[in-house]
Amino acid sequence: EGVGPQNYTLIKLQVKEPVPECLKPIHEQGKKIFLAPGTLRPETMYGQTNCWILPTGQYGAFEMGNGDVFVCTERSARNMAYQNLTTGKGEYKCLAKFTGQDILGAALKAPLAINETVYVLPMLSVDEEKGTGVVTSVPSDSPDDYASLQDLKNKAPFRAKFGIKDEWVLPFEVIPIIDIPGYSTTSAIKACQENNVKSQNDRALLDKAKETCYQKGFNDGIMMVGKYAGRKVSEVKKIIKDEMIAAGEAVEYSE
Ligand code: A2H
Repeated sequence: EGVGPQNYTLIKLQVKEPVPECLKPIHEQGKKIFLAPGTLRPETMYGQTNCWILPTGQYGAFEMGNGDVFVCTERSARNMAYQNLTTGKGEYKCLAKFTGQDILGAALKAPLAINETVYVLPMLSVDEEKGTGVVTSVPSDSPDDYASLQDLKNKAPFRAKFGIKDEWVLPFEVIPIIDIPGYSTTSAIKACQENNVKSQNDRALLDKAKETCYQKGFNDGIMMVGKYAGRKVSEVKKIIKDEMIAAGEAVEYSE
């Protein structure tokens, strides 16, 4: 938002078996398929509990230059074509088109995540015109993610409406990954409580909570897990991002 480019890290969440129907032909060709959420907080990937898509959103599976297949919006694939990510400059090959609904419940392997498997779930505030239209969920440090996960956990009719199985949601607890001394080890829960956030629809309250978490997380946060436990977020954020990129688990993307 605002002026100037936004630089995201796209995290590669690999689709596991059983692969959704709409991705099967691609999977059967032996290609690796990834959901590719854009994040500004690569250091939080330890705490991933699920991955958000917009159920009514239009998505595609796009071939990258190295043979990987990314699930994202066509708009973002077009941008990737000018960032040396696809098969050629200005060129992006679409292998399948589908809506978000078609991939709900897909099982994913997420880099750095303490959870071995995370599932694709619906979030109604996903913006198709931002990033890749895919968002990885870290409810410990993102108020939007926390409020949306709570909505799914607390509202059985909401799960039923989208055909969400209990086992994709209920076993997933918020994982403390960043300590903000004097504030919380789960800043999103604290900020949602302070701002009286009741659901994912409380847009203005969520924006205040989000700002608090983002500022405090960067300025005061201390990693509690992983290789850099005990180090300041501000010191290790870029290192963690660069290591994921070097390991082939993430790429840079801007818009
Ligand atoms: B962030 P900005 Cl832990 N629709 O990643 C809605 N939200 C989107 C999106 C889209 N199309 N694409 C990305 N995002 C989210 C982690 C995180 C994020 C944490 C804390 C705060 C936070 C885990 N979710 O963002 O509008 C993604 O969520 C708070 C700013 O481009 C991405 O980073 O500034 C962030 O919004 C990008 O927001």
